[in-house]
Amino acid sequence: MSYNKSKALFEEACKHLVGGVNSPVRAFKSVGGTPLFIKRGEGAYIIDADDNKYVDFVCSYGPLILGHNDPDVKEATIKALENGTTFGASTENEIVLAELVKEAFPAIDKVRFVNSGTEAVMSAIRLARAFTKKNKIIKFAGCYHGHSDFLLAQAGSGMLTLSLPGSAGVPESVVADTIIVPYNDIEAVSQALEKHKDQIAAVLIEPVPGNMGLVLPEKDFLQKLRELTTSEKILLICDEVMSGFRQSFGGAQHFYNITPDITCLGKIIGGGMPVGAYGARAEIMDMVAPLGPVYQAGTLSGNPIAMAAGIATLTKLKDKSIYKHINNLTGQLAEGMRRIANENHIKMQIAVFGSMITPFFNDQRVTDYTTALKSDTEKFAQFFWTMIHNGVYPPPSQFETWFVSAKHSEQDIEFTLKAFQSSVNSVGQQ
Ligand code: KE4
Repeated sequence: MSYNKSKALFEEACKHLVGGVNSPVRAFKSVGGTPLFIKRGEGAYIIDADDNKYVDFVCSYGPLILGHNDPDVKEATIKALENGTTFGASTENEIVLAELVKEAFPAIDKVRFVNSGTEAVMSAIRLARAFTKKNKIIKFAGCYHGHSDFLLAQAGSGMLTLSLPGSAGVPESVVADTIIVPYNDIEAVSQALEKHKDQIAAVLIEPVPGNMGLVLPEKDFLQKLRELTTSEKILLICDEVMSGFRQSFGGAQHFYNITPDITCLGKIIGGGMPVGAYGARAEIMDMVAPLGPVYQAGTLSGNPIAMAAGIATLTKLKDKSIYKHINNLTGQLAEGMRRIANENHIKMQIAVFGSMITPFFNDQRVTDYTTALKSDTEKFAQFFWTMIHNGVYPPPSQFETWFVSAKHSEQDIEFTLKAFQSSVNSVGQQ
């Protein structure tokens, strides 16, 4: 396989774009080599600048649950485009998408659309602080909630990939109100609540973290967290930017039967266009301008083209057979990975939630940030490039989740497991 065109494009990009990219994880820093430039996506596949074709498991880091270039999403987006791109005024599509979100998330009375997951979580925190009149926020090490200043502390995703514990340019004073506890450690949460009694506005969590790689909540962890926050009159904010509409037509909150006070969404609800959202019961949401004192705004919030892509996506996802298909395929992929790793005596943990999956090069189950960090990122880098050479495109980081789309097939899973076999063999010889 030749990568010459990607190499040339990357060289050019580095003259104009920081690190040649517009989001750090795309720079392939933790796997080395030159990032691939993608020119087209089709269903379960992406084609790079050198016309190499891959089975894609990045799926734009989550939005493309229907796969690339879904015909219904494309048709709806083009149709909306014919009426114009943006008006700086409300449109009917904002109502339609809000109704679809509310149908899937009964804990939401009212929604505010924004342009990214970062904006959604940032706004939700501001709202929680206003509603409770308290300032401190508890977050979990390894969870990533976008790049708002006060949340760039032991975050996951690109920060974990780049081994950045925090970010330059964020004053100590800004993160002073951010308390970090280990994921899955309810005792640590309880102690933090005690230590900062009556000062905590909210606990912010990815109910099923996907930014340390995929980590699953221990039995009753989320339920106990809900009980604890309820008894202490602390808001629970579920960041479902990644998990929303992923495992089912709802969120991890439904799978684990917890009712958050505020829910943040993104990715899938935009169908590949820039959309984020936060929502809660009316008592909380009505504090947001223009009804209340919490200011939040956005030139392109509720953009009609993005709304159309989101509506087409969520409407299609009401067909439960889609979830049955992608969750089953992901189960097959996981089982195949486990079998191959065992047969080749490679210590791996394969975490699965719906159509999210992460193969960890780790000899122990990954339950939090500390155990995630014990993964062998050098082995992952070797594995990653062998998968690429075998026509499979995983996320370029051990600490990202793979996504299966509705367009992946049994054949794609078989093809991927063959590539996995070769990749695990090459790692095993290290
Ligand atoms: P965005 O601002 O990137 O739309 O969303 C931030 C965000 C918030 N919450 C969760 C749970 C998220 O996973 C994200 C973003 N996810 C990463 C992937 N791990 C985005 C990929 C990237 O940064 O390029």
